[in-house]
Amino acid sequence: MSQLETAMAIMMKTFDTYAGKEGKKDTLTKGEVKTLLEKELPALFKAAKNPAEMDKIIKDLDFNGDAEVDFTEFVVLVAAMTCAAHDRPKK
Ligand SMILES: [Ca+2]
Repeated sequence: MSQLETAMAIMMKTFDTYAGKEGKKDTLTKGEVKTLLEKELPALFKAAKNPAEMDKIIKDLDFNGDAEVDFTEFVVLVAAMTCAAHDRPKK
């Protein structure tokens, strides 16, 4: 596999690993989102100083308003964070 294909496979595997912990297997519950952010996106997790802020991040992620984060919604988050990192001025 190419590097990009590997990166895509890792994204799919990461989502599936956390989504399979509780509730529906193909969506992330609020608890699963929290665990995923804490383990996989610690910088974003630390940026949320209190539970209310974390709730807002999760609410913003849930575009279709079904109280779960599906794979599309997860990919949008990763893409947004990738863009933010890419746009950051190089040292
Ligand atoms: Ca959703």
